[in-house]
Amino acid sequence: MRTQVAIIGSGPSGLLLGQLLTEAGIENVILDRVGKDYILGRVRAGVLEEGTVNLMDQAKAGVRMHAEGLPHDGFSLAFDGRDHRIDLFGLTGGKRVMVYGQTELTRDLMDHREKTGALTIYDAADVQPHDFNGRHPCLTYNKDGTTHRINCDFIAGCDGFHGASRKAVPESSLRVFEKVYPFGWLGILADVPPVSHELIYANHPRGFALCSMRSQTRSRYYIQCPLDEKIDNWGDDRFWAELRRRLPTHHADAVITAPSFEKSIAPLRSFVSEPMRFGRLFLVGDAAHIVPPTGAKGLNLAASDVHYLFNGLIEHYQDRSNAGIDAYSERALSRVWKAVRFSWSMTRMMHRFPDASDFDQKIQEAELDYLTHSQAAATALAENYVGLPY
Ligand code: FAS
Ligand code: PHB
Repeated sequence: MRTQVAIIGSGPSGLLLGQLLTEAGIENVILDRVGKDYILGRVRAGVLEEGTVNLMDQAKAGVRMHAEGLPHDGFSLAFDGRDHRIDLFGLTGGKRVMVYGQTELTRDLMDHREKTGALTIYDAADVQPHDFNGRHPCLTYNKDGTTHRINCDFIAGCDGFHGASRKAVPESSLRVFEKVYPFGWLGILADVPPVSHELIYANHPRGFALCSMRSQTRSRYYIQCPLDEKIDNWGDDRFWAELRRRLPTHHADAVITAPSFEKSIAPLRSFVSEPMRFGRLFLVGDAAHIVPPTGAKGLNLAASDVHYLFNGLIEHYQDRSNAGIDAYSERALSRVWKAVRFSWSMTRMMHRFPDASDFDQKIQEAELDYLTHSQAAATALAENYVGLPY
């Protein structure tokens, strides 16, 4: 088989890139090592920046997102038993975010891709990129007992943190930056109305908590937990009681509970692998970088990577110019590092670190105090949260 762009990974990065290319008439094939249902069974992000919303529209997959997504003009920081609202819309001159689950975004892209007839090969084992520094890049994979080969012009490694694409690059060609946080997030999904119409990020002596949602009838809650925590230790009753302890009383009393239907623990890390381009192989999204979800940036960074790569490929095929693909890594990393900084700062400000000194605690309190009394500080947080320009 031959295609123009071979994409490894049918997550948000791969699907968004694949559909943008399809809309532009550039042939592409997506391969994933698992099936659709497995991908759709993963519960992840919940907040979309306007840039991500616009890319979904550009990919012609945004209809349900606009119908069912929840535009949000702000969110609250809760600490010392009180709330402080960050007015995203007012502080950023009219920008907002869209609350719409990554699972639904992925489903919309999959459904639209099927309608366009673009090819996705699921359950493709041992996908491997080859000759991406040479003139004949290709992918090989195993399926139904046969090894297959896809010749292509370019390879997009959209295969996440544990994927094959970054691993195909010699370690000597990579520079890796990493910070592992001493805690994780225990998250649940339950079909109950959200405790508030906007998100609440809570800093409490017992640990961080986040009140989010997927719709007016489905809530997503998280609490900070130790890295070695076990899901089996957390029945629903224990989770709800701990969540309530970490919220101001007026919110705790308003929490509506019901049996959860999803419960998972996510470790938190900051990770960046540089550069993001190796000849005709491009690393995209989680394949190149990971952020703690405190800033709601992971999925949105994947989207901006796709924006830069897609426009570079358009220039290559339509204008016979390689300027865009040559600039991809530098452009993407510039935005990545600003989001890594923001996600780190939000994580440092909102969580209780096991090894925090009294001094560290006072700095955290001063950061929150500064944020709630300075328009400049709140504006800086707001412009990062809604998403810095592409
Ligand atoms: P993904 O990991 O989503 O997709 C990669 C795809 O590649 C997968 O379908 C995988 O099956 C496939 N793949 C992997 N290896 C392969 C191989 N060798 N061959 C073929 N296919 C292969 N972000 C937020 O903004 N907010 C959150 O709350 C949030 N929570 C998260 C919770 C968890 C547990 C995790 C892991 C991430 C979370 N994220 C969150 C970040 C997440 O949303 C990612 O940023 C987003 O999934 C990135 O999308 P992709 O780059 O497409 O990678
Ligand atoms: C979510 O709804 O899953 C979510 C929202 C905001 C975050 C992280 C996760 O910062």
